[in-house]
Order: sequence, then structure tokens, then C-alpha cells
Amino acid sequence: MVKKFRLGNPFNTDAVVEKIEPCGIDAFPLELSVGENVTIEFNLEKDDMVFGLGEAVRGINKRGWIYESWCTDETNHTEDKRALYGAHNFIVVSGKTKFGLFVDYPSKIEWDLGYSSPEKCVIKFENPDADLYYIDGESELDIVKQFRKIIGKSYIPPFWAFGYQQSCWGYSKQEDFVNVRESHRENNLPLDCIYMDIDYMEHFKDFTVNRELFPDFKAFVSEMKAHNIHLIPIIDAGVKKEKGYSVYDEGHENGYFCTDKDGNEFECGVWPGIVGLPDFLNSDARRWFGSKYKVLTDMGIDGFWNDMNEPALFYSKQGLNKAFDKLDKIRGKEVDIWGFFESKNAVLGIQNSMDDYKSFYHNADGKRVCHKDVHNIYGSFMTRAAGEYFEEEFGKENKLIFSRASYIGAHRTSGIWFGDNFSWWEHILLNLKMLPSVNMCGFLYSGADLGGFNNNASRDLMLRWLALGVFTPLMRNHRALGTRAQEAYQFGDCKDFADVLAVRYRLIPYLYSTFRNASENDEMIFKPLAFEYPDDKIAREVEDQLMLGSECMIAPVYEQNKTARNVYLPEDMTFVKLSGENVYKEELKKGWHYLNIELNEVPLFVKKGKNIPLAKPALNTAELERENLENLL
Ligand code: MIG
Repeated sequence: MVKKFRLGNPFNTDAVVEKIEPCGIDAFPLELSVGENVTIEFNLEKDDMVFGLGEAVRGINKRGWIYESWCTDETNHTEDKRALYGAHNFIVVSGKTKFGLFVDYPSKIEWDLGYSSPEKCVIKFENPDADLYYIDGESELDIVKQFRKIIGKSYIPPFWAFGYQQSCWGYSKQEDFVNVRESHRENNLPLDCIYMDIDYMEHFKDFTVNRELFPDFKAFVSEMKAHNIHLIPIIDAGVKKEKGYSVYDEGHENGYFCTDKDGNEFECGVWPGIVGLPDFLNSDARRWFGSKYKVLTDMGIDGFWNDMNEPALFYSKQGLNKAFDKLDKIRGKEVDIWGFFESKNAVLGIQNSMDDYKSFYHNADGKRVCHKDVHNIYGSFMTRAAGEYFEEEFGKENKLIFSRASYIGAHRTSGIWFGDNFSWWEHILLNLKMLPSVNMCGFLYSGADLGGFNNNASRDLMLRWLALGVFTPLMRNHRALGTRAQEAYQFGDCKDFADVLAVRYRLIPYLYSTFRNASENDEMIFKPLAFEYPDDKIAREVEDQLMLGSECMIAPVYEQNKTARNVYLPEDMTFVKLSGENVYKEELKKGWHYLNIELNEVPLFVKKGKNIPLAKPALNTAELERENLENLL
């Protein structure tokens, strides 16, 4: 049962869609105190586990670390970090007592989950205005399903968004895109989408297309479509401040940008230079921004990714001035080493600084609120602007849209990607661990940058990562400017890549129906083993395997120079290796197995009595035969 408790006068985040009457706060089942901060406390028993928090570093079991809900443009996803791009304030505590807790609060929250004191969870936030949801249920999954029910159905993208997708920050000219398309085709590598990063725009201005690079963009989009390739442009949150640029002018005239304390437009620097931040908390501004996507949908574009919407701020004018003042003070003077560090940090600290987040304001339909107090819903509301416009204009399931920053609620109109990871083996594992956690919070259409964004990918890393990506709804290979090329045809012989990618297309009908079922019935696509085998001590602790749908288990290889890995089977299963059109099958008993898996093979485990359909390989979803499927087993 879900119980709602209201503290003070919370800002409406729109996370929950079901109308629930609040109970008296005195009946809140956990220890609650309201002083300088609000704190919620409860004890953990020795074997208790804590699941949730969506997009975050570390394990599936979140116990033993301190996390923060604060949407952050964090490019180093290392385990010392507390926050990434999303704020997903839902946990499930699993032990003798099981319960779920959703803290619906749009500013910073600290989740000390047995870090300061191993037997205790302390959840802390500043303003005494929040809705708290306490959920009890029979099982972890039952609690998740009740939560999912109150936050509403998850977004379903168009079918073609389940195809393989190629991206790279650096594709700029038309030829780059044609080359990616042709190189995939020539090498028998399937492909459905190619992404356009910030370089397609005119001076990084949203809703513009650089005419020198794309003399007839509409014709180009339709030429790519004729080859069954969708182009997916990026949209950034900040709008370049430039008189004569219609998007800026309209926003300016209507007062649609965030303002500083004196009511002037807040100015900060991102890719286009100085930008205005659209006030997505204002419903008129939101509708206006959403309708701007029309510029591109009119040209045949049917998918977008929204970036920099934490919002990421490289600097603000005031931040820059402060840093210069500091430097001016020491110019010509003798500084000791501490003085040197202080000035260095004064410059480095201006990016994404709390001072800036405290210094601008929203007009949330007549209510003036400081950004800091609503920070975590900014990116969600940006993406909602797009998602709502698409649904109104084109109906459901017609446009692909996903976001970098998110708050629960955004799962109804869009997907998310996991931001700037590295081409590190450990990030394959991090990718895997995030999947069930984001599913718990409603985000189904999601995935990481396969092959890694930062740093250089090796051939084997790329193949192993793709073999996990085969199962993630968003299957996108993306990398940063200046890193080693990592398209499937960049590593010599493409046969292994073709084998792995073919498996994705063979599984699409299964993955798609699993996805639809998860959205329609509040199910998780990926579950921790602990959710299905709560009484199996080993299964509860396994964090490098996941349950997929209600039929399968996955266990990818995520270490270099390994031709095999240990896999734990919580029950008897059929071990399957898929590679191109080949299918290897072997019956295995419950327990540990050391299994050989080559670079061109995708391992999968099917539960007793279950089966899944397989399609014939295809080079894109348009050519994929969705009828006449064969059975895997
Ligand atoms: O400051 O648009 O996470 O996917 O390629 C970097 C350039 C801005 C961050 C995104 C990444 C994208 C990159 N963007």
C-alpha cells in the first residue's frame, strides 16, 4: 500500500500522477525530524539491502555509500562521486521488513545509506516542503510496481528506436553521415540511426541548421530516410543570446528566460557563448520551447536528444568576474603556494557552481522560485516540453526523445541516456548495474554510450560492450570529440561486429514486446537477481548478471583478455550463445559455471519452461520481418 505524507507546502514536481490523500505526518512510519534540515532515519539489519536511486555510481545494492540527488554535469563516473545527471529519489529497503520510500522534493537530498554509520540510513534535505511516499508490499518487485503505478506509464519510443544507432561528437559535414551509413552497409553491419551532435547547428544555436554544411537539409534528411536511416539531432538547454536570432528574440520578448535577483535575464556561458536559460517551469515558456522542435520535425526529423539540461553552466558572468577579482588581487604580488591553489580553484570552481544555481529564478506560473530550490526538475521539464509537444502534435510513440538530466516524471514522456562514461571495462559493469535501478524509477528507454564516451576504445572492449548493448532498449555507440574512432567498422575485420549486431536484430521482436509489457504493466525489464530469488543468498549478492523480462538472465563478459566468465545460475537454465545466425544451446544445472564466451558471441540464459522468439537478421528495423518468428529453443 502507498501512503503519502505531506511536509509543508511542496513544489509540484508532477512526478506522481495518481491522486492520493495525504495521511497525517505524525503517522509517518520512519523517524522524521524537522530542524535546520529535514532528516529521515531508519536502522538497517545486518543483511538488509537498499535498492534504487536510478542513475548513480556503485552497486545495485546501494548500501554503504553516501549519494546525493543533484543533477550534475559530471563527466567522471568514478566511485568517489555522489551524484550524476539524474535525481531519482526512490529506494526500496529489502530485509525482514521491506518498504519503498519516494522523497518528492526538487532540490538537493543527501542519502547516507549506511556510510557514516553502517547500521543506519539518514536522508537529509534542507527545506521542510516535500511529499513523502511510504510503500509496503509483499516483495521488492511488488513495491516497485506500486510505485510505478502512481508515477504513470513509461514512455514508449517508435519501433525503429530499437535498432542499432551510431553517434559521435565530431560528425559535422553531410559526407560524414553518408560515410557512416555506407560503411555500415558495405560491411553488412545493421544501422537505424545516426546522431547529429552540436556541430550541425549554426554557432550552437538551437533549432538552426548550418547551411554551409547542409545546403538542403530537408532533402538530406529524406535521402537518409530512403536508406532507412533516421538522423537524430541534439538540442541543448541554453539559447544563445543574440539579437536577430528568432528563438532568442521570442524568448526575450515574452520573458521566457530565467532571471537574476533584480529581474534581469540571467546570463551564463555554455557552447554558444552567453545564453538565456529557458524557464521550463513556466508552462507558457515550456509550450513555446516545445513548439520550436517543429523547425526540425518540418524537415523530416523524428528523434532528438536533449543535452546540458542539468543545467550545465560553464560559467556565469558574475562567477567569471569573481574569479578575475581574485586573480587581480594577487597580480604582481608574491603568492605562497596556498595563495596559488586558492586562485587556481577560484577559476576552476566557476563551472556548475552552487553560487550560480542560487542566483537565478523561475517564474513558475506566477510563483517566483529560486533555481536552487527546484534544480532537479529543470532538465525533466525541458524534455517534457518536447515530449508533450510531440504527443499533442503527432500522437504517442511517434518521436524518439531522450534526455541527459532527469527527475522521476520525465519517464512518462522520454527516455534517458547515462551521459559521459569512459572507454573503461569497469564502465561496462556500471552500465549493467544502472539498468535495474533506472527501471525501478520508471525509466525504461535508456542506455549508456556503448564503447565509452571519453577515452579510447579497444576492439575487444567495443565488442564486449555491444554484447551488453544488444539487450538495452537504447543501443547507441557514442564517443567524444578527439577520441579513437569506434564505429563497428573501425577495427579491421568486421565479421565479429556483424555477428554481435545481427543478434540485436534477431532479438528485437522479443525485446520490443518485453519493453511494451514493462511499460503497460509497470514491470521492470531488468531486475537484480535478488528480486527473483530473495531466499538464495548467492543470487542476492550477484551484481554482474541481471534478469531480463520474465524469461531470461544475462551475464556479459566485462573484463579484458577473458574468453570465459563465472556465471551463477539460481535455477536450472538453458545456456545460449547467439552469434550471427548461429545458436549454441546447453542445459545447465543450478550453481556456478565457468563458461567460454568468444568475442563474437552474445550469452543468454533461458529459464526452464520458457522460450523466446527469434527473427531473421536484418540490416535495419524497416526490413526486419516481425512475423514468422522461430523459437529459440
Ligand atoms: O560539454 O555535445 O553528454 O554526449 O557529445 C559536452 C557534446 C557536451 C555532453 C554530452 C555528450 C555530447 C557532448 N555534450
